[in-house]
Amino acid sequence: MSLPLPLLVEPNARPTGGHLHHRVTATGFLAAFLALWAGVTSGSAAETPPPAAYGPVPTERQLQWQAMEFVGFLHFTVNTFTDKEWGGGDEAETVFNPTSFDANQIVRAAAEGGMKELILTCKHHDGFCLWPSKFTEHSIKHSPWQDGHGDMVKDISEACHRAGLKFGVYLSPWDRNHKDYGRPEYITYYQNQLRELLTQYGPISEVWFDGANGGDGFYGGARETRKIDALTYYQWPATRQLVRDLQPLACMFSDGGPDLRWVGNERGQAGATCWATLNAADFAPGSADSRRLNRGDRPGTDWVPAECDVSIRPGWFYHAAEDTRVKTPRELLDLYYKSVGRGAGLLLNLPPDRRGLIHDNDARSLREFRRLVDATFAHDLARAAKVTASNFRGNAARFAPANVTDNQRDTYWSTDDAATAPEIVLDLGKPVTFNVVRIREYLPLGQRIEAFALDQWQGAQWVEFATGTSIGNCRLVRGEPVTTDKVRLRITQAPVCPAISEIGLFAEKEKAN
Ligand code: FUL
Ligand code: CA
Repeated sequence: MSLPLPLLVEPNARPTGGHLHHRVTATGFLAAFLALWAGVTSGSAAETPPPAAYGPVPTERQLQWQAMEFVGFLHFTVNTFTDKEWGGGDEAETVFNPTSFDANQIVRAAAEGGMKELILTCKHHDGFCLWPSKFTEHSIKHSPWQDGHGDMVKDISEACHRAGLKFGVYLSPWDRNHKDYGRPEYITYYQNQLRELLTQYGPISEVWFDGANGGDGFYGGARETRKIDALTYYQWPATRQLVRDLQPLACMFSDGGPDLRWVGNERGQAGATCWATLNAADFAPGSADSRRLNRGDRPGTDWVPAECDVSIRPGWFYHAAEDTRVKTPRELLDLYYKSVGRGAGLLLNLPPDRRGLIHDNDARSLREFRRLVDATFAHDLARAAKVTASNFRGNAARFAPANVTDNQRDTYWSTDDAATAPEIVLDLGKPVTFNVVRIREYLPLGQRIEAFALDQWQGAQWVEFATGTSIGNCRLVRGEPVTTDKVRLRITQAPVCPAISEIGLFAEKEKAN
């Protein structure tokens, strides 16, 4: 490499010392200038490679899931009609009889709430199937609904796809109806059912493996307690392979992954520190260490982000007695900040009622929640900021500070490898009032930042107004209003240089009720 070029690859070694200057010839200088200019405008990828990924990184299917952020659950089965949370497995198929089921109404309620996907309990622990499975008689084909000719999995999946939502399936491993539950034959049955769901209903974006198992059940009339070893009984490696083979883009959820992990509670809250990484080999469905799942493992061996499942009501299934206990828009908003805002995904349950519709109380609360989210995030107060940083990688445009305000997830600011504690300043040009800061890391390079601080410029000095840990897909720092014309983000702890794709400033204008 000729003399001037190191200027491009090592911006830290700026020729401030006289002797480097003296050795640069006029033509060398011109060449350097042109190369620098080309580098800044084109990104000079050849001269300045991106940073090496740190630790585990997301797969394509996980990146697609992370982009959704907010998805929905539909818990619907015989329990809706028996007023239970866990059906015993001995319910008559005839109890399942929604009077005015409308898949479009259900999907519309979800879409209006901003959900990007719906996951249907195709079979809950009671074993009753919402589709006419060839492998059991315990299904809607013996229910009065549509004279036994209906297929709710078909109706919901088609309504989702029509409305541009993705569709996922929940198939309970624990089955309190099936006579073979606890024996090897049941695993064949389970896989046969999964094959039906993965081949008959178009693209499946998520497969939800519930770890719950209470032991006792109907089990074909045996009415006994059957304990299984959650680690070995279900033959997870073979079942997972089936999903990979039939729906390669589907993310599999279970307590420990492989693609998405349980967040360790059913309150919808990720840890204040929440890594997308996990030592996944330590976990199997049903063997959860909920405190570890809540925050993840750092640095972790696998990329397994947390999905926060929570119901809009106290129960997972519809109970008329809970019509007045629907979470308020403010409560939903708080959950959003504690899940999506901590790098996780929010999976909110909307239980269809006995009519087969989303109750108006639920739909209304969800709609108002969405209005509040949109009112805040529609206007990014940092969009026009002038952005500078203490360092940017190779002085190349593709790593420039301004990449954090271009509203593109796939462009990012990064620094030279040695600059692991850099700072970036958003100059807003005039005083701006905000109370939410949104930071996103560029996920294909892994979760890189461990801790950060935010400062506001006050007259003659910087004043810190927030600190935080773990960023990942999305970190929402929400606090009291700050009015300033300059905001600074400092990376205070990181094993490698950062890769930050977005920084935004937002104002919550109204108080939700
Ligand atoms: C739990 C189940 O036992 C609940 O009924 C519900 O399906 C929830 C999402 O997972 O483990
Ligand atoms: Ca960007």
